[in-house]
Formats: sequence, C-alpha cells, structure tokens
Amino acid sequence: MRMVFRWFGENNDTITLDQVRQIPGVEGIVWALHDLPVGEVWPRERVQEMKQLGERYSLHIEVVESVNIHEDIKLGLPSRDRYIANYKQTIEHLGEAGVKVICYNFMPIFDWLRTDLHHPLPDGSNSLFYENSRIENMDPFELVMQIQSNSALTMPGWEPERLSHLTELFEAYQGFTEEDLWRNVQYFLDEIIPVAEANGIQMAIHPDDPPWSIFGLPRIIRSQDNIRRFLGMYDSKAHGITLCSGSLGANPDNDIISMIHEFADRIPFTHIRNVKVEDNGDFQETSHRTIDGTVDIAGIVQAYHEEGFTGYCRPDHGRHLWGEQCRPGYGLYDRALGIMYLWGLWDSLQYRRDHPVAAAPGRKEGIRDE
Ligand code: DNO
Repeated sequence: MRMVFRWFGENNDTITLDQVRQIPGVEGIVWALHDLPVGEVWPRERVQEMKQLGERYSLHIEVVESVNIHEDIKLGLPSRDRYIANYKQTIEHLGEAGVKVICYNFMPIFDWLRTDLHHPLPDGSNSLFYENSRIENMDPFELVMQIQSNSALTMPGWEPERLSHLTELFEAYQGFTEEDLWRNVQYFLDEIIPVAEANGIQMAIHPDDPPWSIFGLPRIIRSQDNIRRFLGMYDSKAHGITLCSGSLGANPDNDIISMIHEFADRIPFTHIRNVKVEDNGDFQETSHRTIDGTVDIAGIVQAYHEEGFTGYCRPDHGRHLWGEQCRPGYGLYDRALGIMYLWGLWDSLQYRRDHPVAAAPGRKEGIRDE
C-alpha cells in the first residue's frame, strides 16, 4: 500500500507541503490543476512545474484527482470529440511527467453531494453530513448557493464556472437515462483507454457519491453489479476504479470487502474513510475508526492486505478538529490521524505475517501461550 495525500496546490490549500511530508509514510501528493476550466488541455509546462514542486519536498505526483469530464462527453453531444481530444493530450502530458493513475468520475452535473459541511458531532468537532429529506425537498439551485456560501475555498468538483450554467445543464439532461450514460461512458472508454495504456497510465473511475440518483439525474457507478458491468466494458489493466469506501459505504447494502476481493487487480487507487449511516439513510462522516461509523475499515484494510495491495491509498475526508480552518473535509489533523490508523492496521497485519507465532504442542497454530 502506497500512501498519498490530497493537496490542492500553492495558494489554494491551507496545508503546506512541509506539513504533508511530515505525516508518516506519505510518499506523494494527489493533485490537479484546479484553476483550469473542465475540458481544457493541461499544459505541459504547468504539469512539469508541479512535478518540480513535488520534487523539492521529496513527494511524487503519480496520482491525479481528477481530470474532470466535460458535461458534453457525459451527454454524448457532437462537441464531445473536441473535449476527448483535449483529454488525450492531457493524458500524454501527465504520462511524460510520470503520472501513473488518473482518478475521474462520470456523475452528471454534480460531483459529491452533502447538505451540510459543518454538522456537529457529539465530541464537539464537525464534519460533512447528508440529510435525505432535505435533498428530497430542495431545489438544486438552493443547494449550490448554500454549499458555495459555506466555504471561502472552492470545493472539488463544484467549479463555480460550471455550476453557473445549472439551468442549461438540467435542461440538457431532460429525459436522459442510465442507459444513455452507459452508452456515453463506453464511447469515452473506447477513445481514452488505448491512450492511457500507451502512456503508462491507469484510469480509475470514482464511485458516485452518494451512490444513488439525485435530483432525477442518473448515477451508475454505485454498486458491485454496476462496477462489474463497468469493468467489463473494456478489457485492460488501464481501465480500473478508485475504490472509495466512504462513497459506496453510504449505502449499507454495498459489501466493500467483497468488492475488494472481486476487483483487486483493477483497483490502482483507494480512498479510505468511514461514514455513520442512520436508519433513515442520513449519513455523517466520522473518524476513520471502524467503531465510529458503519463502514468496517479494519476489515477493508485486512482485505487489501490479503490481496497484497500495492496500489495508492489516501485517507479521505476528515472531520474538522481543534478549530482548524480548512477546506471542508480536507483539513490536516483528522486526515493525518486517519493515516496513522490505516498504518496501524496495516503494520500489525504485516507484523503478524512476518513473525508467525510458532505452534506450541497441543495448541492451535498462531495462538500465543499467554
Ligand atoms: C470529494 C471527492 C470527489 C472526488 C471526485 C473524483 O471530496 O471525493 O470530488 O475527487 O469525485 O473524480
């Protein structure tokens, strides 16, 4: 398991690279050129600048999250070919800089969605929260206004430029079905995966967050069956997933441990975090600890360990602790704590494997005589 940390760039993050490199075992940053409009080519010079910046702190830039997909590609409009050509050029520039994984998603209009960015937890910290009934009764415009006014920092996937066209976007998706989305993702994959292969890059789609349809918009990367169908659309190692335990875990029917075992060789990148799902379907993000939420993080790490996982891992959203002022979900403290929890689980599994307990006479192998 190779630990990486999401970082939003100079003058765009409250966290410094000096801080990032002091978190044990973090070898690289997960990055993007957040200032570029979706659909534009990422210029070679900008990519190389990021590489040099990482090198100054001995951090690699092998994982990008995300090269976002222009809505015209998701909608299957004739203009998609221009954006796909741009995407291919971006892949080439990233490959030249040593990038190995590109995380992306295929969710119409919205990326991840929450109703509250600072919902209190019993311990006095706060975190991201999703309230079902509020979404059901809410106008999407109102939600966008609320989310944007809640933070001075832009949220990943909530680019103001794109969301300023919300009315047109909703019109464009009128009558648009899941099968339309499947068809358009197939078109995208047929074009993109060969280019990724040629550039030594693995494409890793992120599951939909939350993993169900919202505001009548279709969402397809949301369950084990759908991920199986998705991976079956193109037979290549360059076609994979970013297995996000928090996104899929918002639906308790999703068996993430089973997904890890089934899809192991197609998971180049994983996001590990916990959520606490209530009986009414609301969910709140918690610490990474298994006991604090609904997702079995210890079981997940064990499944990765059993599979001999050598891909990249990042802790995902953290709570907001100790008065930290940060981009919602992306503070330093709770994500650093999360990393130490993940390493603690991983290292103890590894220790057990490296130091098997000798079988004592009359005892089962592996049980200590104490
Ligand atoms: C939110 C993130 C998402 C994720 C994209 C991947 O915090 O998990 O924005 O980066 O969905 O494309």
